[in-house]
This record gives sequence, C-alpha cells and structure tokens, in this order.
Amino acid sequence: MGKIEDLLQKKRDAALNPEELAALTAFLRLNIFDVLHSRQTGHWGGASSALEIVTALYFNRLKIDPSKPEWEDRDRFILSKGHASLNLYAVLAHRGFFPTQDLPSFRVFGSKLQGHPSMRKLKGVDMSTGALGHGLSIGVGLALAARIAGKNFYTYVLSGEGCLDEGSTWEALLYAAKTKPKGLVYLIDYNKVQLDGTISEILPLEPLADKIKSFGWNLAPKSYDGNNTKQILEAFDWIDSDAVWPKAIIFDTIKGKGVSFMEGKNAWHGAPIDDDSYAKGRPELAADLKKKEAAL
Ligand SMILES: Cc1ncc(C[n+]2csc(CCOP(=O)(O)OP(=O)(O)O)c2C)c(N)n1
Repeated sequence: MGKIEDLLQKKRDAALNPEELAALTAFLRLNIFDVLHSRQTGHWGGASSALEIVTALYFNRLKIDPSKPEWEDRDRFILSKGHASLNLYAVLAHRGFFPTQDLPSFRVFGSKLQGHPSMRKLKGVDMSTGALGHGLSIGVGLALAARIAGKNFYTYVLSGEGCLDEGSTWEALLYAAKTKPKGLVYLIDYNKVQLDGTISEILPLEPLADKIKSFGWNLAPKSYDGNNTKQILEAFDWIDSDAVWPKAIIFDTIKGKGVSFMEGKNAWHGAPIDDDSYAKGRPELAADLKKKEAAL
C-alpha cells in the first residue's frame, strides 16, 4: 500500500493536518492528471486550481458520513464551477463515497461520473451543476431551508470567476445579505484565468473584495493562498471566529497548478492532455508528491 492510502486508512474520518492535506492533494492531482490524459477529455486548469480547497473541506472541515450520503444533518458542498468535476470525484472517491477504481469511467457515456456533476447519478454530489452561476442561489436556498427545518448544517459553495460573470450570482449575493442565513460560506477560487482569456480580457471583476463587502457580506479580512493548505485551514478558522453571516472567502489560486508550463494558461482550461504534454508534465507532479510524502 502507498503512503497516502496508508494515511487515509489510518486517519479515516479524522481531520488531516496541513502537511497531510498537502501530500494528499499532490496525490489527487497526479490521479486527476492521469485520468484526464487517459480519457482525453475534461478540465485540468480549474480542477487543479481548486484542489487544495476541496480536499481541505472534505478531509478537515465538512461534517459528513460517506456511508450515509443522504444524512439530513450533513454539511452541504456545491461545486458551482461544475466543469471542474474530476476534482470533486477524486476527493469523494478517496473520502470513501465510491470506489476509487471507478475514477477511470470519468465521462464515459452513461457513467455516474458525468462531465458535470449530477446528483441523480452519484450519491455524495449535493447539487448538479455545470451551467455557471447557479451554485450560490441554490446554496442560499439550502441555508435558508436549514433555518426553517431547525438544522445546523453548513452550506459551502465554491465558484470561479465564470459564476461571478453571471447576474444570478449577484442576485444571490443580494438575497443572502437580506436574509443572512447562518452557515452559508461562499468560497471563491480566484485564479483570474477563464476559458479563453484572463479576467481582464473577459470581464474584469476588480475590486472584487470591495464588491462582495459592499453587497453586505462578511468577507474574510484578507485573501488566502488557496494552493496552500496551511492558509486554507487559517481561513477555516476565520469562519469560526464570529457569528456574522453570510460569509465569503477569496482564495488566490493558480489555474493548472502543479504543471509549470500549464500554469496560468487559459489554453489548458479544458484542452485534452496530449501525450507529449503528459510525458512532460507528469514527472513534475510525481516529484511534488514524493517531496510532500517525505515531509509526512
Ligand atoms: C452559463 C454558462 N455559460 C458558459 C459556460 C461554458 N464555460 C464553462 S467553464 C467556462 C469558463 C469559466 O471560467 P472560470 O470560472 O474562471 O473557470 P475556472 O478557471 O475556475 O475553471 C465557461 C465559459 C457554462 N458552463 N455555463
């Protein structure tokens, strides 16, 4: 058994520390790269940029039970940037929601691992997503439903810039500021690169922090490095530091993180990973995993 499988076996259901999360993320990143190459389809850039965040949520933060994916009191997670689906699938599989051996069926016709997550196909997916800009509205609804039902679960929504280009997200920001649902946390994977250009080329969002605050949200006092597991756990601590809702956190991230020549390049948003790029990129990810495993 490899070092990471060993770690997961030993620490099942216990919160992982920053070094363990960093090693696990390196392992999952390699896993995702392999599947994307073998399937010749899917989205590397945005799956990789948000990987530390989603890994830290599922292996440190969320109140969940993989054996009871429909448990009513579980925390909810909505991947509003549904195109990054393989990120969520890799995390769910290694967290015990379904067998890791199923990951290579990603985007096979009829598979439960659809190109965009489907809650009807895969237990553990709290909301079907893919059309950008829906996640936060649904998250507000879930958080308000918790209030009505007298439940204490939290609802986390993760989006990229594409969702922030949609008017529905700003409507949701307005409505959440009015209704102030407890437990609603909006996480922004701010890699600043989209499908065919940077945000300044597509639709500038700056000053993003001022915008979110002026919409009436409790925004974290600083942006965190979303590819640094220590900083992500710091951000999670901030969530617990006061009772002012709703809350938002901006994470600065790197699109295509982990493969130097793919980082920050919109060309690697959703292009199939060709054999040459795979051969060139994989050793970088393998070396990073080795380094992070050695630090355990
Ligand atoms: C409503 C809608 N319009 C267009 C698309 C096609 N699309 C998929 S990803 C994407 C770009 C998203 O950019 P960003 O959120 O920055 O992606 P990330 O870097 O986080 O992966 C677009 C336009 C879509 N999925 N939904």
